[in-house]
Amino acid sequence: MTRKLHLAAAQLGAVNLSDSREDMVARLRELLRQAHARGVRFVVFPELALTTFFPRYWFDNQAETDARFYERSMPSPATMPLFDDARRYGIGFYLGYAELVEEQGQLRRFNTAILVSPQGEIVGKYRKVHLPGHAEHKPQAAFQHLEKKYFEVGDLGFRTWRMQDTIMGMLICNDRRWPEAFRALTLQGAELITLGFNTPTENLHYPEPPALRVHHHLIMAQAMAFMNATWLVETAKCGFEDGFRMFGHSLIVAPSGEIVAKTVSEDDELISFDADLDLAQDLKRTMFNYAAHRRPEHYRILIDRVGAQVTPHNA
Ligand code: CDV
Repeated sequence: MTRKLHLAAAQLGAVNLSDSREDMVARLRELLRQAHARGVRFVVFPELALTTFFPRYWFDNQAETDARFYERSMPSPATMPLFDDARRYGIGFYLGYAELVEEQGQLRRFNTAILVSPQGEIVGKYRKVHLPGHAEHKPQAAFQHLEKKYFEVGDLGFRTWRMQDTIMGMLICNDRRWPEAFRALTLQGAELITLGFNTPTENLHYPEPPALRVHHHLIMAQAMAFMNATWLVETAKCGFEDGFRMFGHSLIVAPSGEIVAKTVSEDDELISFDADLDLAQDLKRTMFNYAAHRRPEHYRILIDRVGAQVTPHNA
């Protein structure tokens, strides 16, 4: 019998500074309702799905920022209705949010995603490892990208979980640019990788046509899915957030590298696909049979070296 899982990407349009948690949870619940009506069983929501993409702003007062943008508990009274709906519908989901925890008297902040089972239980947690941007204020820039100020590098590593008859892994946004992250998950058997993102249409650091940014997003998704023999769902938060644009193009990619569903708007939009999970297994047994074909004795440099060093052997 084939293993099928009806997957969805639940894209969010703009979330403005004035939008409350309650507003956001209502929008997420509406997308979950649509997913249920379509027979979807697993939904991927975006990165930082409960707030605007606040790392674009410099805020001096960290205590106010903590109170405004971070979650101290999950679920919370505000987010509980989403968990209740998921349990009622029997839908599992991925949700990204800003996490604030106190550990050994220290406040710690992470860009986090959780995996919630169709029974409404949190099964897994991932804290974003690849934090882009900068920590210092750049007053001359059109906007900030302060993930290095507002978050610590995730401390949970790359992990997978068995859920809904498959092996799932989670990544967040910038992780999709790093092949190592996908390999770490598929070396643990992942056959479904889930990822939420917020990607500004404009490149903060150097001029780049918006179409080229989308091109990179698409080729990365297709290549990572194929080269790691995995289903991949990537979900955007997009549109003009208080005038700052982020692109959509949420997608579902098959292990063959084919895009099987993609959003067309920069608004709240649900796309779905009834995925045959065994397609991933077929490729894992053949072309990407790691045990038969990988050569880790030649990969030492991948963990020993961080930055590139020019080390030619003809000297
Ligand atoms: N939220 C992100 O991680 N955004 C980055 C941008 C800054 C390049 C991304 O990789 O899409």
